[in-house]
Amino acid sequence: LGQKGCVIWITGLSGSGKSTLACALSRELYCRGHLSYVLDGDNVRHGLNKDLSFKPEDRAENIRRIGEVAKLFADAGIICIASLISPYRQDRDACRAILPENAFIEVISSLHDAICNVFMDMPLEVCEARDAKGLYKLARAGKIKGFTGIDDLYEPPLDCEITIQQKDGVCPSPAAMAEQVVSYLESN
Ligand code: GGZ
Repeated sequence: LGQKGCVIWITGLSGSGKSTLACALSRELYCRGHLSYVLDGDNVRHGLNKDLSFKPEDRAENIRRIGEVAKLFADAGIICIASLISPYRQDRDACRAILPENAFIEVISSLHDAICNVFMDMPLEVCEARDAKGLYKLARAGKIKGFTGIDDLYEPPLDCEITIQQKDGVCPSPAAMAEQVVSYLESN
C-alpha cells in the first residue's frame, strides 16, 4: 500500500549485469516493503516469447510484448523490473510511449506513473571478458550470428534516467547498483 507502480527498464549488452541488478534491486525493494516483479528477457524467451528469434523484427516483438506486460504490472501497482538487452532505441521508446508520462495524470490515477530507463554502460571488452555463458566466444567464432555488440547493433539511450558505470575501472557491486536505483526512486 502506498506504492505506485512503475517500470524500471534495464538495457545493456549481454554480460553487462542487467540480471544481477534486477535481482539485487528486487531484493532491496522487498526488504523495504515494496512489491516488485522481474521480467528478464532470457527467462521470458523460455515461455511467453519462445517463438521469437534474435532477428531484429523478433527482438522488436520481444521488447514490445515485455513492454505490454510491464505496463500491466505497473497498472496493478507493482514495480516491474524489465531486464533485457533491448538494443534498438526505437523499440525502447515505443515501450516508454505506452506508459503515462504526464505528471498531472500520475497524481490523479495514483496507480502507475513512469518508465525509468537504466543503462548498463559497460564497455564491450568488460562484458566479453566475463562471458559467463561462452556466447561471445561462439559469436567471435561465427557460430552465433547477429550477436549484440559483435555483429549486431546496440544503440545506447540518448536520454535515460540512470546510468550504471564503472568507476576507476571497477564495476559497482550488485548492492551499490541497486542502491543507485532505489535512491533515484526515492527522490523522484
Ligand atoms: C544477444 C543473445 C543472442 C544474440 C542468445 N544476441 O547474456 P545472456 O545470453 O544470458 O542474455 C542474452 C539473451 C538476450 O535476450 P534478450 O531478450 O535480452 O534480447 S533482446 O532484448 O535483444 O531481444 C544472451 C542470449 O539471450 N543470446 N543469442 N544473438 N544475445
